[in-house]
Amino acid sequence: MDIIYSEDHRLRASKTELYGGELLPPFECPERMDYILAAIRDRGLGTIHSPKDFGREAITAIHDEGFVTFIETCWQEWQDAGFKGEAIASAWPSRSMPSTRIPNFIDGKIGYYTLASETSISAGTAEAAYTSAQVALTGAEQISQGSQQRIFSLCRPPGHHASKDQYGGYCFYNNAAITAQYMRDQGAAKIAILDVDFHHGNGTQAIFYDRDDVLFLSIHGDPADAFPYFLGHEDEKGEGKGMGYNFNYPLAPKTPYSTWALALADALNQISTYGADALIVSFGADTFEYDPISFFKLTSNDFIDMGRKIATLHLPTLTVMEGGYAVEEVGTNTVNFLLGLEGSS
Ligand code: 7XA
Ligand code: ZN
Repeated sequence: MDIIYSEDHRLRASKTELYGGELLPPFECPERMDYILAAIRDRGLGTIHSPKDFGREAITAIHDEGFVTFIETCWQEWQDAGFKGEAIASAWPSRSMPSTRIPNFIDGKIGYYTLASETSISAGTAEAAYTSAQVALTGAEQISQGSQQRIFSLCRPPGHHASKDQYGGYCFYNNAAITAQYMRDQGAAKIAILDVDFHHGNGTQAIFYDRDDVLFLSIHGDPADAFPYFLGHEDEKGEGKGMGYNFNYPLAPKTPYSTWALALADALNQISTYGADALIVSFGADTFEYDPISFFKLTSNDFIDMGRKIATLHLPTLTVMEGGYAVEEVGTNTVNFLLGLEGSS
């Protein structure tokens, strides 16, 4: 399997995450990629390629122009304001003040464009997010051209929480959504996105919620107990033309693979019925039993079976990397999934 990867992810090296009332070193750290690369090499998964540049337009095909400009300029504006720490939101439009006016001052503007406050913006964030989207797009091009049946886009930072105009949950640009739009623009009639990260892909859901050309399915920690808390319920089915094209499988704390796999079986049936031309998998290894911020109980071997089951769809498949924070095992678990998907494990 070919792998797309860029060292530019290291530009995303923020020092702080707001967690439990403390500013801690982020769980979403560059070392994650080192463990994945090591496992790819150790187990001979495939050849690693650098991304091409599809331009900013491929990103604004999904994200608002103003949002992308904000991501590009936030860090400079934050420094110009004289703030000493990394850029982090502390106030945003809420139920009691649902404003759509964008403040001028960066401390307000950052609140407008964020959905959660754990994620800091710092030097290099915008550049790394841009390259992460290009990593995803380079994989998507290979799938669209039919030159490869399976590609792994080793994206960092991840993307699935980012909506068209909000970042958060360690995500800035929605890599899976950008690639789905790209594949549609290249002529695919129907795309399915299966999100198997522990967290609900709220951004991807929101982006395609009123569309029937992109089916979205997510298996995740029940939002009653897990981030992002306010989206990802079973009764969110889509709206307008998109009604019936959104499937959520929220699962309880301590869910083992035997239960998780029942949700996967239903999701795979829905994808088969839909008749997609290609599949995008938002893959997170944070369903692992020892993930520090998640609560499912999948073992390392379960990732092999997960890959094998998804492979039974026989669809051209682009896998984009999302989360996974048990750093020393993230490589094994990710490569186990990919080997299962490839049918060689
Ligand atoms: O898939 N999304 C993630 O892995 C990041 C979730 C961020 C959770 C932050 C909770 N304090
Ligand atoms: Zn996650």
